[in-house]
Amino acid sequence: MAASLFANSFAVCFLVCFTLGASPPDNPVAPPRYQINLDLPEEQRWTELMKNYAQIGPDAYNVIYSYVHSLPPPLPNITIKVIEMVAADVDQYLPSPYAAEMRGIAKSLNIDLGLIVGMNILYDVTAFCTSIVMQDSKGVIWHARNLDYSYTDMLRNITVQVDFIQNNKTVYSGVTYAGYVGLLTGMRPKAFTITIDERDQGAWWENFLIGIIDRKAEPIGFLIRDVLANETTFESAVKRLSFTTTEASAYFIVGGVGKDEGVVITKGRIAPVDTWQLDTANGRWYEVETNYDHWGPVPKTDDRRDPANKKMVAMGQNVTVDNLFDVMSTVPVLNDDTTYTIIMSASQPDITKVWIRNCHTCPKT
Ligand SMILES: *[C@@H]1O[C@H](CO)[C@@H](O)[C@H](O)[C@H]1NC(C)=O
Ligand SMILES: *[C@@H]1O[C@H](CO)[C@@H](O)[C@H](O)[C@H]1NC(C)=O
Ligand SMILES: *[C@@H]1O[C@H](CO)[C@@H](O)[C@H](O)[C@H]1NC(C)=O
Ligand SMILES: *[C@@H]1O[C@H](CO)[C@@H](O)[C@H](O)[C@H]1NC(C)=O
Ligand SMILES: CC(=O)N[C@H]1CO[C@H](CO)[C@@H](O)[C@@H]1O
Repeated sequence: MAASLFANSFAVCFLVCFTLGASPPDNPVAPPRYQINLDLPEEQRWTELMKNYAQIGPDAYNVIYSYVHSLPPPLPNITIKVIEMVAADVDQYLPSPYAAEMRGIAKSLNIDLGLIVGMNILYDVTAFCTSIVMQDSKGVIWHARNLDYSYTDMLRNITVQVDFIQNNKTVYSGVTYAGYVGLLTGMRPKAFTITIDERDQGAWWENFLIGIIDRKAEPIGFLIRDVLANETTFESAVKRLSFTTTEASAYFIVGGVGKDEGVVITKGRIAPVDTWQLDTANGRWYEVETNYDHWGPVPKTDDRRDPANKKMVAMGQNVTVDNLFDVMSTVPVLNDDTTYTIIMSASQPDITKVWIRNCHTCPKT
């Protein structure tokens, strides 16, 4: 009974969502938008924003607790030890400006720094997503993504769009969760856009923890923010993302401003395993990346790639915010775990649109 109910609502949603221009199966709303002033001392940058999220302490604790205890032993104990160790000496383990920003956040919320450190370490590596980069018929590069997480209800509530301002000018922007100082989605206007999709490589989690202790590698969300802050071209962004040691493997999806400037980097811990760039002359005007190597198959239990491909072909190079939103609202590209959708284009920073997603009738990934 339950199974057939599920199958029916799935079939209905599937049909509805495959009709171009259909209304989405949820009630998407824009998250709040904030400015982070980079001219302020690092510890004070998030204080204004955090005033609206004074309640996240217990939620952060619950998310960390349930995540940590969902890991197989001995990882729960190791993870807690690592978090405590890093929190006790955060400037030693985490680079500037992240350590000081986290200290400032913990202080403004009056909560244990360990909670903020734990949140920043755990959010980094646990996202399932769909990212699409493409070139439209006019040669403009676009970039869309759905970010899928567990613990979605809490995360939907703390999703924020952030513009990082210096001298009253936006240097870079992104979408993040209040209390998380890295970026998993971001744009440097007129230069490039970046998203990261998780690449699960067996024992990655242990290596990730060891990497933090070793200080050999940056958490991925910190690397992305560093690239947005410190690189100014598509080329240099791709190079730095490709060749910075990260303890977790990942997919970096990068969009630029020039012809064929769209790429999916399949990143091993030290170097890229594969770099897959748009090639419009040969018909490859878009690329879809979910959480599997693009040259291999996707598991039958989690095929978001084929539905996304189908919708992209149906849309064609007639890319608009509405058409792309429709692609990202296709079940199961949109699923029960999707926390937000973003559409961005580095050459047209003002078209950026973000929606919090809430599809409780959609299947789980
Ligand atoms: C984890 O820590 C708890 C409490 O400190 C302890 O009882 C348990 O035996 C530890 N588990 C492992 C697998 O080390
Ligand atoms: C999310 O926010 C709504 C409205 O403020 C609140 O009712 C709900 O309990 C929150 N959910 C979680 C999981 O924090
Ligand atoms: C900052 O920029 C805004 C919009 O670009 C402008 O209206 C405002 O006057 C500027 N403020 C300062 C202090 O330059
Ligand atoms: C592009 O898409 C829009 C919206 O779906 C549609 O109205 C328009 O006719 C399309 N243009 C072309 C050239 O296909
Ligand atoms: C996020 C960020 O600003 N990262 C770095 C960019 O480069 C400057 C100068 O090297 C660093 O101080 C920042 O930490």
